[in-house]
Amino acid sequence: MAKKSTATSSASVATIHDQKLHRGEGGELHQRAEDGAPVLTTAQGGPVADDQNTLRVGARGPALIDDFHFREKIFHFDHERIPERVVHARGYGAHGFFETYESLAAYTRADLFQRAGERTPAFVRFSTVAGSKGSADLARDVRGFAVKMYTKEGNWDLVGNNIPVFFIQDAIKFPDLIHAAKPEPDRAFPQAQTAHDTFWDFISLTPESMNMVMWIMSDRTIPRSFRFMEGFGVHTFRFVNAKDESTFVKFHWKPKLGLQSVAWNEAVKINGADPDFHRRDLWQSIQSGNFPEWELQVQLFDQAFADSFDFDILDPTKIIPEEILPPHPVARLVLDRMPDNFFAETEQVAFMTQNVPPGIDFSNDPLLQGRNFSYLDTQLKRLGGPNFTHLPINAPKCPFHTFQQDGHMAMRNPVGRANYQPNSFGEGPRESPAQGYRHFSAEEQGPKVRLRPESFADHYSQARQFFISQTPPEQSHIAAALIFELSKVQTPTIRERMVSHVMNIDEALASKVAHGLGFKSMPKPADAAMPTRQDLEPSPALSIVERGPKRFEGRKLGILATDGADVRVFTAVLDNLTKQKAVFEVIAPKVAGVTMSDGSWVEAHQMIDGGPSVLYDAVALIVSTNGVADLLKEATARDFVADAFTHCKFIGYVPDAIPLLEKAGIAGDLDEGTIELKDKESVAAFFEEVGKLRVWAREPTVGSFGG
Ligand code: HDE
Repeated sequence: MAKKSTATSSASVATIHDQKLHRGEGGELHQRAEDGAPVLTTAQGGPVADDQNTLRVGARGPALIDDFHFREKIFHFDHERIPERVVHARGYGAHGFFETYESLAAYTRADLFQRAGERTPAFVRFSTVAGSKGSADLARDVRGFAVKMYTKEGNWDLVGNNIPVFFIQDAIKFPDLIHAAKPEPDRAFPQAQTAHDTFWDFISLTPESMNMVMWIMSDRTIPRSFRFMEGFGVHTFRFVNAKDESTFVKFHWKPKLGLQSVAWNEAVKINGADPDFHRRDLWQSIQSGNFPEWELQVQLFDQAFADSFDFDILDPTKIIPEEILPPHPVARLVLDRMPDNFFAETEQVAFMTQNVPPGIDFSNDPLLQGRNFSYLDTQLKRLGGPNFTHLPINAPKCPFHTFQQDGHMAMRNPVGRANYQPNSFGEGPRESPAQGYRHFSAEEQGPKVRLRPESFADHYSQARQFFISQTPPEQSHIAAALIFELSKVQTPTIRERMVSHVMNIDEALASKVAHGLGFKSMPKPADAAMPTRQDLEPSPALSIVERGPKRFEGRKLGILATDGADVRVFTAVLDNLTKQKAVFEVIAPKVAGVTMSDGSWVEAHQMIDGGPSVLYDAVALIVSTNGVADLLKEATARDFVADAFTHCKFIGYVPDAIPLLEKAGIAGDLDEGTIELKDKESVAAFFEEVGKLRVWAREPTVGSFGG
């Protein structure tokens, strides 16, 4: 028996049936539904009558091949995915501008550096390296910091990382490094983690990675936000001026709000509570008008400095300490607009190290040279054809004229008859020796060899320098991170080999790690091509804590509130937050909100389960006697306080919150970071302190929270 068809789509179909057709100004047919919304069409522009049901023989019969709308819709959906980036798959981008402080004409003829105040549109994509597109933001990983500047002389892509050194010295090792770091091929795990055998196997067999190992085991790989991390061009580049004189240059991005990282114990919890923590942070800050800003600083040096420096300036596993060669601020980068569409912009943006305008050139860094070769290939694969430069996010914003034509998805071809040059039709663009890109004519001569320079052979001295430049809590995090990562390595010889390298870096660190891993005896130090230098001075610029903000600006306070909470304290807290240009979220037993002591209503942002304290830089407990009695029954309320304390955060609390401090087991351990909030003065005192972000002195008393 035939069943009656259901009228699931009657409302929408009726609306579309009633549509009116209008002729637009240009004479084209504009179709509008009653409610003013544009009419749904196929990709061919044909209006669609029913988007709820496929075309069938009878209500319960087979589907018909006539249904071109269904066919097109599903076909397009089936092809929505493009290959994810082989590295840096998970990323998040934003638009902004780059503004030059002063003319750098003495060093470079690049147009964007000629005039003070010159603004150049920019797009930035931040990323993790190892994880897939859907991995969590707080993986322990290097962060990509790729900047595309749409200059008047073509795009300049500064494709950097948040760490100024790299694992390897030669691009030919890159596939090995990445294979080793990615999920193991037979089992396809672990995702977005270096804590596994193959990674540490490769690393422990690659002594040149030791400086980078110190950096990745530090809190640099678990940044609090993209907004609070540095960026580095890594390689030595060249500036070239109008007289064709070259100056070596290293590029550094310095966040205006200072550096900040989370703790490893926080990172693992953040990944569960909000895997999009970094994305959300950037989104929220830009959408609320708090535009993140970095300063571009450059280290400039000549050949004489390069010759006299302790290490080879072409070696990408080395830095030039800022204390030896201070960087100069030359410009700022402000991110002030989110993309309209993630895929069209952030996913399809194609960065290429070889995109440089006249006046910026390459050094012979073998990693940079290899990258210049790689990035074009990868875009072809990922974006499917040579015309990826036609996509708006990749196209230059200055006029451009080529004789390139055709190919997949050609959006524009040269016009006219002559698509070549020279031609005698007087058509098309011509090269310009005066304005065009001139490569710096460095003298190069030598035999064809596969040889690593001896000047690249010191693998441990700068690793040691990095370690001794850290504050005690940061050093202990490096030790804890090494212990954690190596504890996930199942092959004991790999663990031992790794510790044998650490012995060449710092013996005390090595024995701490060996102890943490339960070694019965210390391994022999790894064979080193060169002995570790003990004379390199610590560089305070390498410490995150030393580069901390000392203020709460741009940070987020988590306010745990209940019905009956003291409105005077709450208002004073909000006043101080506004003064400090910081933000907050209210966390309450119910997400709707709370009734304050004066009967006023405050909306909550999170219920307790959804807003653990790991999501905030500091917390305030503004609760009432009745409210706290209810909170004592919530395990998450106890964790909120206990975690904030363990993570060395500042905790402001009203006297009524004391039972909750007791429940969290910290009432007997209150210190200078736990501050009572009673009135305006005590709230102000809390905000005097909170800019320090962490009470590091507490860490030894709560026990290590991991590196
Ligand atoms: Fe990359 N890298 N890389 N890399 N890299 C890519 O290009 C490569 C290296 C960096 O947000 C790929 O478009 C080689 C150093 C960032 O879209 C690929 C070598 C640094 C991004 C590629 C390196 C980076 C990439 C993959 C060794 C820091 C993301 C997708 C010689 C200075 C850009 C893509 C974005 C992306 C190759 C080493 C930074 C395969 C061969 C060193 C930030 O072309």
